[in-house]
Amino acid sequence: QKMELSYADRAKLPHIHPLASRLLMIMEEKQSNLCVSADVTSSEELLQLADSLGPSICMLKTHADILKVGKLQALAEKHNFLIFEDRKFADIGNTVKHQYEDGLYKISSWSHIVNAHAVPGPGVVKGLSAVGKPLGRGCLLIAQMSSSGSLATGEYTKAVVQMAEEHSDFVLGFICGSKISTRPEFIHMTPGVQMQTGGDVLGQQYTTPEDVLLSKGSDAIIVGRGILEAPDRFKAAELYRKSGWEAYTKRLGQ
Ligand code: BMP
Repeated sequence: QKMELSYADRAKLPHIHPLASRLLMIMEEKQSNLCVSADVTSSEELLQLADSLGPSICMLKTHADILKVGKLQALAEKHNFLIFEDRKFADIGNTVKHQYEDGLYKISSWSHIVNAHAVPGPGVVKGLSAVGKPLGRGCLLIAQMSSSGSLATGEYTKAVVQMAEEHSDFVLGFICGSKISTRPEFIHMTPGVQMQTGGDVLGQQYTTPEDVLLSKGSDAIIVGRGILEAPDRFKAAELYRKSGWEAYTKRLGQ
């Protein structure tokens, strides 16, 4: 039987992306594999969320248009979490390069991690990497999606994994539904998570933290409405954190 490496063990792997290593250490230290998806519509609310849920999370997923960047960076330092801008880059290398570095939001200057669709081919990663790598940033490739009828399956998913392997100096993992790469350096992050299975009216499909981390072998859960629509967001975040951590420790066989 193969030994499952802990987050801390993986953080020390010789060829790991420095940011992946940092994330795994945060996960271990805070006993949290919870990324909160901060899908709120005002910057004040976002900052409040980052401050109150900060201690429970390893990462905060944002949408740049509702951000007060300086203040968010300070909160990320204070509570030791990473910022993941869910920009889903999906254009030719030269275009994404400018979208990442310039534009209204200058995403590369404040977001530790961004994500990209692999649809355009490796140029999208090369373009982002040209900007992000010198800054010590990292990228998650979208290999699968949680929405029903997603086209990111089968051979496409396999091609994304290969693209990641060929650019592992910048790509540190995946957005995916289950473990799709055996390389322990890659971080698998899964959205579409709630305490109850089900979905929304626009095609989102939910699985539970236990299912994602234990059965599917992913590394971290991304939770939006499961927390944002709870009567007490802090309590809900702690519930997800504990549930995620329990499932992870079960997987390690502790
Ligand atoms: P919620 O937990 O409220 O369904 O939110 C999920 C979040 O994750 C949303 O911000 C959505 O854009 C994002 N997401 C997803 O749900 N599925 C994917 O495959 C990729 C995503 O980025």
